[in-house]
Amino acid sequence: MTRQNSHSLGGLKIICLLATIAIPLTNAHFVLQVPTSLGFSDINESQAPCGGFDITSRNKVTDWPIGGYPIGVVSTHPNAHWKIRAALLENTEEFVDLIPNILQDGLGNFCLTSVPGIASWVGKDAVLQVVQKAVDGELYQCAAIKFVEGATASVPGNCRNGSSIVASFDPEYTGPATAPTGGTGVAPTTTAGTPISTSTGSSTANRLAHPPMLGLLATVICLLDSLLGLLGGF
Ligand SMILES: [Cu+2]
Repeated sequence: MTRQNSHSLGGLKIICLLATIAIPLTNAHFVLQVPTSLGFSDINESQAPCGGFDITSRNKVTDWPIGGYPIGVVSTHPNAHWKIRAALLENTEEFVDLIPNILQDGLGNFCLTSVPGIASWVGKDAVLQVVQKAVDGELYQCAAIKFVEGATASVPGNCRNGSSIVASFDPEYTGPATAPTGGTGVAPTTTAGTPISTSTGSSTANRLAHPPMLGLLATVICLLDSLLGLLGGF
């Protein structure tokens, strides 16, 4: 009896440990890793245009070759709709799509290896805006950038795709941006230069799940466990 109790308690302890690890991660919504963002705030990420950060901040400016620069994010939402846009610092009211919107399934690391710049903006201060539309509504992250002449930049190691990531350009996109063709291009990729499968391989369960809910569920289980532990003491 005692042995069995301690055994099941061990299992719950693991769940509690996982919950503790999962909660800060799943609360993160999504984090822009490449290029360097203006900053990340979990609480303010839903605030346009830059998730609570000053759009005019120029602490770390990334030179963005017209040929393309990588965008890497970590997403804790199982599926999302992405907008990749830029605005001139002198006109931050007007964002321009760099590529058509993207539909993405799967959790974790997501990398666009080469998003082209705007040639007519070379040398001007600009701001990249990455918008994720998922279960929590629209979320925003920005980066200070400057478009420069040149071919596509190399892809850093932290811009990569998780094994479950599936992405494609939104077939219902009606905006001005066109999907680049040929070369390394911009097509969502699994590894540098390899176009990602456009098949919809993700399960329905995956689409419906929201990790913060799982984290919450685990927390409730932990609280119940503590409560039962106290009652069991009587
Ligand atoms: Cu979220």
